[in-house]
Amino acid sequence: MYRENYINSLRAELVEMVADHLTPVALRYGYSDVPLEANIKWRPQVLVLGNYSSGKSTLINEFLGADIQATGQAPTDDSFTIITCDDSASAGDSDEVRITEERDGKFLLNDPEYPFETLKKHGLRFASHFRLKKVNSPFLETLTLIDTPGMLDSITERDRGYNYQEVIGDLAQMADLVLVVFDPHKAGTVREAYISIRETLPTRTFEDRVLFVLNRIDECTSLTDLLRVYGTLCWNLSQITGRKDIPMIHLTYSPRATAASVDGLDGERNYLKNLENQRDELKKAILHAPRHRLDHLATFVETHGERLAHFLETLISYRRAFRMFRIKQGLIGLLVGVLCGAAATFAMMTYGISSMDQRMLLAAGGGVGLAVLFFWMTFPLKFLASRFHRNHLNDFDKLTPLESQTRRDNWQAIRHLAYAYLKKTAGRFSLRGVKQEYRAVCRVRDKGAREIREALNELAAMSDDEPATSEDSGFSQKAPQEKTRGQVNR
Ligand SMILES: Nc1nc2c(ncn2[C@@H]2O[C@H](COP(=O)(O)OP(=O)(O)O)[C@@H](O)[C@H]2O)c(=O)[nH]1
Ligand SMILES: [Mg+2]
Repeated sequence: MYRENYINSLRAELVEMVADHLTPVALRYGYSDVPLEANIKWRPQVLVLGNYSSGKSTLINEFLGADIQATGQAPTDDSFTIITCDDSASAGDSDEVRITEERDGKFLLNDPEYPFETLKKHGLRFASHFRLKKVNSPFLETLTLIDTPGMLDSITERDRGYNYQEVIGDLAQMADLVLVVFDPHKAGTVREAYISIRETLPTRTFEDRVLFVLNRIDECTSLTDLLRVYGTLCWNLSQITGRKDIPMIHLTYSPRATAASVDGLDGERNYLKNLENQRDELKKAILHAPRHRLDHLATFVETHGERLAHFLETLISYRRAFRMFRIKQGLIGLLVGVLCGAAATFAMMTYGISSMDQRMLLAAGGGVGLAVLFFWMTFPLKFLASRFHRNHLNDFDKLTPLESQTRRDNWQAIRHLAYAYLKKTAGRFSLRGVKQEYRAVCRVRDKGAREIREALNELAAMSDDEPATSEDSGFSQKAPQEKTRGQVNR
């Protein structure tokens, strides 16, 4: 409990930091359309993916302890359902687990209380396949489940009316844990599952946030059959991921859907008894999701902090190069002015205006020099400045050193933004303002992520009942418990 409070308070600190320092920059430069903290301020999320009829919804019902999601052999439910707990007091009125409130996609995508505004871009068809169910199950106290339409072989993305893999990618990015569920009949052979595992998930989440589940194992006719299915799944996964090591696969089934209870199983299938504990293991792993949250947040702050810093650094480096260019051109103008002035004086002396006294001659020469300098600073310099701007846009990658893979990855993510901003402003913006923003972003990136990782180490050493003090984290002046009091997971 102390641990949960501690995690919540750290999270609140971080959300505040992001809201105060990263979000204003992200919104101003078009890095994000919605406040960055929208993704992290809500409760931890567990995304459940998998083939159609692999038993995702049944498994979710099993965990919740009631038939909340519709289930069936055919592709029954083609919606993304956010299943979360009801914070309102009335939800606790009855012990029976039930849906206390339902909302449609339009509501969910437009309410800033939820972190799903970014999904609006997937269009109306998606909105009509997106919904929220509030359920008063104790399982949802610390996390939210997201049930998804089953992955299919036959339907192309266009038929769905929205880009399924993109939606999965966005949800996976927010999720603290992704469950990929298979069943013995189609162990790892479904096309959309294949694409998700091979292309979508690796770029949008981290390996340690993905759990593979072989569900419906009660349908294997014998232990040998199960081993064959397991082997097939392992082989398919290694083909998909290109990895030699086999990830951990949880073996489970839902007694809710099983015809025979474990006690009544015939001799061929009594191996299931030995696998009973696997479901609890899986449940434990899911309930651990909130603990990945801090890690997730540290990565979130680091990634966005690094990208925004890289973006601002590019603007600064452009302006520095421009300043050098201006100084150089100013000096050239001065030199040309002096030369022209000297040449004019010399010409006046040589060609007849000898009646002028020396002072007048020098003044006239100086006047010519100044006129040339003034002229230089207007038209030619403007022309050269726009050429400088054009050249830098054409050779854009030279503006920033890309010595490491991380910098190259970050550059990939923000290059188009920096380009668009420089083009739009024609390079005219306040260098001072950008420098201030850069310093603030760097502070959050370094301080936020470092301190949260330190707190994580302390958490790892802390037993569940041990109180955490504010000095423990060094993260805040406010004591975590004090801050947590009025605070819900949101
Ligand atoms: N025997 C057995 N049937 C299951 C199990 N899990 C789900 N089912 C059945 O498989 C069908 C599809 O389940 P559902 O949860 O709707 O799959 P989803 O499409 O992945 O959500 C339903 O008819 C369930 O009753 C299981 O563990 N064992
Ligand atoms: Mg389902």
